[in-house]
Amino acid sequence: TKWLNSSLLIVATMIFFSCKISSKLEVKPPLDMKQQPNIVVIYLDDLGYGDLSCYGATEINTPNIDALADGGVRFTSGYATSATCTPSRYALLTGVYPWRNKNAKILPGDAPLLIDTEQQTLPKLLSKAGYQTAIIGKWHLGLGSGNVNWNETIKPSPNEVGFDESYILAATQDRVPTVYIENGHVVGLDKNDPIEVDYKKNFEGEPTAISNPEMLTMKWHHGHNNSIVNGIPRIGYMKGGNDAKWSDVDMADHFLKKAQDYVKNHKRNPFFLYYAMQQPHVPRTPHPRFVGKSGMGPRGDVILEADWCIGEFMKTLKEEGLLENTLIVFSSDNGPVLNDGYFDEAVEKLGKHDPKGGLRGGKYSLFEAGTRVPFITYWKGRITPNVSDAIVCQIDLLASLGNLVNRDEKSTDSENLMNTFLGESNKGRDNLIIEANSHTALRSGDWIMIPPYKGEVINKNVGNETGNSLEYKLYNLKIDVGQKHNLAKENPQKLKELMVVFENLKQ
Ligand code: NG6
Ligand code: CA
Repeated sequence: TKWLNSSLLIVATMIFFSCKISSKLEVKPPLDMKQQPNIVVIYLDDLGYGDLSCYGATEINTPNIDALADGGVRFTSGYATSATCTPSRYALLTGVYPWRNKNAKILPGDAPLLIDTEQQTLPKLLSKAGYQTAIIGKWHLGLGSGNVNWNETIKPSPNEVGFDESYILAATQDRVPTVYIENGHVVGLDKNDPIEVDYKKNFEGEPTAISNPEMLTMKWHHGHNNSIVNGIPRIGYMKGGNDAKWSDVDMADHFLKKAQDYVKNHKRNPFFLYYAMQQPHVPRTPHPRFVGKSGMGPRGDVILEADWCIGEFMKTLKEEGLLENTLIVFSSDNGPVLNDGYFDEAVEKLGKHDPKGGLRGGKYSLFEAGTRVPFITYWKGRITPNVSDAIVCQIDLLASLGNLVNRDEKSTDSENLMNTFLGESNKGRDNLIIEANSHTALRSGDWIMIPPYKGEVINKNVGNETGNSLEYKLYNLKIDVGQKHNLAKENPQKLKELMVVFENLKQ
């Protein structure tokens, strides 16, 4: 015991002195349960790097998101893993690169759950650290285990992969079923009017965009010519569930209210809220009070609507006294697209606005605009406002937030960048693999290397460059962020170096 006593004394002295040193350096003490901040991930759908005034847009004004950027860290090299929704969301929630899962592609509305219920997820991890967890908004990671019966409890759902509560749209706003699902139950379903969904064939006698074009209030450009809901033709066929169908123009207000209520009802203990907004994905259906407000047609109008929602949501955090105890992460699941299948004047009314913000490509593209997206962290009173050029990715939230709540997570793909997210370090990733249409490329330091891929060079319906070509491409993003000069031939050494790094990382 003598030995024990003296070692205790030594330890106590060390703690005493290290506390003194830390207070001098103003290192924050480790968080205990009471200090665990609420965590809110606000995730937009198809918002481009150049779509916000805080990212340089001059033709559109997004004051509420700008306020997050002005008071937080605005990342200039913040990435989604992928140039489409499902794989990006998979990486965000699991911390695993989506190209490791061959099914991580844009999913139809009746696809089975993509995340294994045994897999580690961000909400599970936070749940173990004592958090209450919820998703409100777009899911698009599949539901059930094949052949979902929409009229019974839908399982597995977000509730089986770590969310205590879920209030979701199953896939996308343009895919059936066009209903909200709360904790595995279709909201407002009349048992006498059961829902049926089919992605291959129509239900006899049900109107489609082809059979009944006179019913349409929005015209389809490519795809999107199956069932009609609220005058909008969708992807996939649906029958029944009339009372349960959502109102498109009220969707933003609806999710906002749910998010606000969630905060109000869960404020006593730490919560994790994944607020997955549907804008500016197609069909773009602004509430009438935003119609015409951007001068850019519905795509601009719904960006203004989303910005307004975020302002209202922030007001709620403030009113509830939670602003100084809440970390907000703001980002988008992939880059911008104008014509994604409907005639909605996104191209015609664009004017001088550049949703890509000077980058090349867009949604579906391996070029930068596919995956480099707005990325902001905000925590009032904790984060010192800053602009960071560190390479960060949504896949890193798992390890980073794990670290924040004192649950260090061993992960192959997710890196702990918590200090960088808090603006206390400018050290980002050395390497990142990005993905579009199951093709991958390597960002490494200032460089990006895109291997040769067969396939269309331009997504012809949409008009975005895919990044496919028969040659290796190598760009130095520091001097050529617009990816105009392929240096693969000029700099074979660098190319070789990156090819080796890439092969090793893809093991
Ligand atoms: C595409 C759709 C597009 C959009 C996208 C998913 C067609 C022709 N195009 O297949 O409109 O829904 O899938 O977007 O159907 S994402 O942001 O959810 O990945
Ligand atoms: Ca998307």
